[in-house]
Amino acid sequence: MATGIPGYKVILHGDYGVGKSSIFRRFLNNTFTTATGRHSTIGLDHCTRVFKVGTQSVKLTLWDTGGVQRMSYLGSSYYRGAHAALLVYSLSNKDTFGVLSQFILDIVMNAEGAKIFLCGNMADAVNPEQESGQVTEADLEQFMSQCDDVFSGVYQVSCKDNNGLEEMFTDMARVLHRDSVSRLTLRRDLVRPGDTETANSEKSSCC
Ligand SMILES: Nc1nc2c(ncn2[C@@H]2O[C@H](COP(=O)(O)OP(=O)(O)OP(=O)(O)O)[C@@H](O)[C@H]2O)c(=O)[nH]1
Ligand SMILES: [Mg+2]
Repeated sequence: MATGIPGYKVILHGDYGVGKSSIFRRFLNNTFTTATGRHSTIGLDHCTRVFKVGTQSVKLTLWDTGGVQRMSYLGSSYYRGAHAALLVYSLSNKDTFGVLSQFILDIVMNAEGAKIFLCGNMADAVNPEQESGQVTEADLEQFMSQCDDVFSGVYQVSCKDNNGLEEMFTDMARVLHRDSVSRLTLRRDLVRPGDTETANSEKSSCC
């Protein structure tokens, strides 16, 4: 299916229980599983969907696995060939936000060149009355000021309410495709001087 369509591998990353598999299920078949039916992810799963970026079709393949496995024997295979990582934390659990820099380091070390997209999930569970334990706008602002250009996109979603997810996937497809097209154009431009060289060497061999 969909041969010839540019495709990008995106791996889910982030602390346990932040909703990585819930994002995966929204991506796969737009469903949501509540706490009672929830199991920590075991094994690897992936799914491909096609998005429209202007008139161009773009494939995103999303990969999900449980935290324990990701850190142990799966090793580099999960990361191999990843164009991007979707780094997830829970807006209602500050601890999952506090460990983001470890995950960024993990991505940078294992998935070289992968773009990082940041996703705050569980927006529905944030209680504006209560400040402690949740991720505030001030926390985010401070973190972003330290992170500079680390993230290619920053989103807030709710898997439960199905809020912001399709917009996030479409935006990731757009950014990944745009950057890959720019890289191709740059490569083509860089090849041009070589073309002259070829022309010159042809000329010299003929003289
Ligand atoms: N309220 C609320 N709960 C959510 C949301 N997304 C996920 N959950 C719940 O959070 C729990 C953990 O979700 P998972 O998707 O299993 O988390 P995970 O990151 O895949 O967890 P591991 O596989 O253990 O790393 C489940 O009980 C979900 O129902 C959300 O947007 N809002
Ligand atoms: Mg999971």
